[in-house]
Amino acid sequence: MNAEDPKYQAGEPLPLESLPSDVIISSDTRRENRIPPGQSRTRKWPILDAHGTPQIDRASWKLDVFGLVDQPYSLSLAEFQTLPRVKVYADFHCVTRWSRLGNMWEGVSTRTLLERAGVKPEARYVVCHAYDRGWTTNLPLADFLSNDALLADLHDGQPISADHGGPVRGMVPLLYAWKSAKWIRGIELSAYDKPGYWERGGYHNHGDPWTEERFSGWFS
Ligand SMILES: Nc1nc2c(c(=O)[nH]1)N[C@H]1C(S)=C(S)[C@@H](COP(=O)(O)O)O[C@H]1N2
Ligand SMILES: [Mo]
Repeated sequence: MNAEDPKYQAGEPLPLESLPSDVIISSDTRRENRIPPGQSRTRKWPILDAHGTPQIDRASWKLDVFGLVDQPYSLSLAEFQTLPRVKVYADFHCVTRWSRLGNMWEGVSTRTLLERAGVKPEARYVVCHAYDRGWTTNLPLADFLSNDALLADLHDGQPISADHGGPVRGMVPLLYAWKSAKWIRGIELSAYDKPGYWERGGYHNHGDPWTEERFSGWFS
């Protein structure tokens, strides 16, 4: 802890054995070396986004789950907060080469959210839609349904601040951080892939940090 920056990490990440037994441990945190190639650890929590922090009124916040589902639905923030919750311990890797280790996220698992909608068998991709000018990111359904993926409203026990994507952000720890939508407002199921904001801008379509899927195209 640090008076000016409460998110500063002074020591080493917590030993996994010390985590409560109900915590889902992201598999990458079990690696002997938790820092992917070309990355380095930051002890801070940088703020990074394309368009700045949007104004979100908590009373009118909603999340839509739509596209190739049996039962599309919308949730208010109060409804979101009544769903069964999970805690996930995970690392976080931005393609600009910082990694923040040992984050404790809490919220609703993507599996819970999609089970409620009933995913149609043709659905193979997800598009996460966000409040910042319709920003999107795309990913395979299988990655979105990884056991450590969630929509989080708490980080290290505190509400996620607006700058970091609150009131609710996506978190898909096994991929680079741009696949984790801040200010998420919709989850769309699709049969085909629809490259999102950074993906259209030249970032890799998939984004595995361990094989450095940073950029796409001939220039990478
Ligand atoms: N809606 C939205 N989500 C986003 C982004 C964005 O521009 N808009 N940027 C992504 C990128 S590149 C990173 S590194 C992380 C940063 O999250 P942080 O600001 O909480 O560190 O958010 C990701 N999610
Ligand atoms: Mo990023």
